[in-house]
Amino acid sequence: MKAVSLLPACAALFGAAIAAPVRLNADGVWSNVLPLPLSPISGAVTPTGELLMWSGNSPGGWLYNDADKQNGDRTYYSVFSLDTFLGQQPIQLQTTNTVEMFCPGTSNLPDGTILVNGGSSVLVQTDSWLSFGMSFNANLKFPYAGPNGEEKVFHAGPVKNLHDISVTKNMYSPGRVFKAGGATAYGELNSGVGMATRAQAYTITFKDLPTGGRVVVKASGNMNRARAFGHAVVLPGGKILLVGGKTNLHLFEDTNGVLEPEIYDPTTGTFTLLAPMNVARNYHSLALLTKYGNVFVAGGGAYPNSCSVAGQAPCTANVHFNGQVFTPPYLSQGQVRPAIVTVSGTTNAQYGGAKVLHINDILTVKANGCGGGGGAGCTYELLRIASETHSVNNDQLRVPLQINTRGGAANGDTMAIFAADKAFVMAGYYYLFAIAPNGTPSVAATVQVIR
Ligand SMILES: [Cu+2]
Repeated sequence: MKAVSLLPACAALFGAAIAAPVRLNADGVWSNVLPLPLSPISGAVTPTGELLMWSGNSPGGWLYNDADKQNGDRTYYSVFSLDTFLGQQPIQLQTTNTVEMFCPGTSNLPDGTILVNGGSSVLVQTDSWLSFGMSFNANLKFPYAGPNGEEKVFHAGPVKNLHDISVTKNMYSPGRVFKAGGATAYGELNSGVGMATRAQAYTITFKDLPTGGRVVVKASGNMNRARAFGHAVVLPGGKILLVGGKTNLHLFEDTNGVLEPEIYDPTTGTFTLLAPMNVARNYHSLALLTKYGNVFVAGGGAYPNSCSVAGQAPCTANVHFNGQVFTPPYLSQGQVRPAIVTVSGTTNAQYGGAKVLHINDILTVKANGCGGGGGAGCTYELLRIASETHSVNNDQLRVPLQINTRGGAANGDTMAIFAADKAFVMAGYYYLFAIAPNGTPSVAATVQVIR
């Protein structure tokens, strides 16, 4: 049921213009469950901060019978802003008749294009889809630069063995990977037999890389809820939101879904349960950080030959043509956000508003409202704009910036990427957040890092 009267409250929570939310909750706040024209199986944030979502050759997922595909391969998708979604403005359902992109591996490339290498392989440019041949890939890989500047990839799952390849889940800080939960295998489809899932979390630290060091894997406590098919989203400030998944792994079902997200604090190693969402988000769901510092959580379901239209046969309640937005505790208690006023540097012409930052450059940022929590000024972080399918997000990376000088709102603070972190900082588009001393983030500006 939609509580339309609450929408202005939601807009207040998520929009930049209105400062204070109406509903307050120390455990975070969920928006209403709002409709989407498709059940998003994959999603990506574009360099302009819009949300690109797609399913397969049906808005509900995947038709595999040749008779159903008589119109040829295609993919259903939508591009929309978070404001459009929360304001329930029309979101257009679009199709591309090139190929089908159901269940792909997806990466955000340095030039802002989004690489989809899946069942049918495609390179996405902002509003066009181009054929681009690559094979399916759903591993967790983290690129970094080797000692001579060569491009290397560290492979962190889903298998147990770790690999260092030359060529859950996220790099929450340069050289530090966090992974949590999972199961030994998928549960059987339609058999009623599920697989037990795990609560264990690990941190993986690159020690002395890229100069020929090693990788240190450390157990990092247990989540409050065992879960697989969940999502790990790195937040500005460095905490990690764990959302969705289920305690007993079984494809295409909501049964045993974990509705409570939890937040992991790497500084204390603790997990804290947060306000429950309204819809289970399991296999084929997604969760992405938005430029507002909140998290868009959507989809789930999409079994073989599932529905084309929400609510119509053979749709089931387990195919979710909707999403919900979570506002973490750092914004859900009436905090006043800092605001980035200007960012120095040249503006990328292709994606207006993005400032170009060479890996060795100094950035000057003027921000207001940095006094929250007492006079120390804001800290600043880059969080890489990312994409996700099957809970796999190769692009998440948080890069705290080193403050060089403090000029405050009038003259700006100057900052740079820490020298020790540069090997891990992939080229591409990043959110730039100013974070008040009390942990409240600004709305992000966009920065394109060039190596
Ligand atoms: Cu899939």
